[in-house]
Amino acid sequence: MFRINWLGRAVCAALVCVLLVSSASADMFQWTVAEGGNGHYYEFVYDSISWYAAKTNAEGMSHMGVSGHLVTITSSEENEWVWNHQIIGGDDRFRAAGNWIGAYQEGASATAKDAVQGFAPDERWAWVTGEEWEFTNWYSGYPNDGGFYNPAQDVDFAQFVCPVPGTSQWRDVRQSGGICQVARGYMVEYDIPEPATLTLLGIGGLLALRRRKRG
Ligand SMILES: [Ca+2]
Ligand SMILES: [Ca+2]
Repeated sequence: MFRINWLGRAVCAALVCVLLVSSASADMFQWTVAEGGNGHYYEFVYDSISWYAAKTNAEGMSHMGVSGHLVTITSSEENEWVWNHQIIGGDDRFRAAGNWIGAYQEGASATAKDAVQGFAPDERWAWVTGEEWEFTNWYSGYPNDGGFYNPAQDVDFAQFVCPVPGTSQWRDVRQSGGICQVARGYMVEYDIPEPATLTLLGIGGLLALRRRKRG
């Protein structure tokens, strides 16, 4: 049986496995550092489910050993990149479907209707990862807690605006229910470091191991 020593395993973990796994994935897009991105991977899922269900599904998915999460959009560049990669099998007709993003109002609940009551529609927004809430891209008039038509206090989740086609801006909606309020899909983001970073981590690990072996 083929065996690799600790050095081989470490190198594999740092480089070879990355290449093997990434080449086997379909509809997986990397926003590379070379093109000005963060090196993360993104995967669009077409599934008409609630925000909470999408969040749970995303966190149950993994790529290259890293768990996913509903996409966090922290710059206009990432917003456009994500918008343009809502693609399955080369088909980009999923863009205007009102897809979920990983934004919610802190205190929101899957069951309690008035969970965020008492706060303005634009207060207490957060990303599922805890990344800083700084960049926003609300569609004109949003967030509005449902506005005139639906003054419900459970309008605490964000999606790409729907049904306005071709708009990469966001609006706040309920986690489920209502025409166009349930998204038709969601983007999963995997915070995987660039291979260059992995290489450095791998080298650091090798040096640490070597020091420990000698010590
Ligand atoms: Ca992100
Ligand atoms: Ca709200």
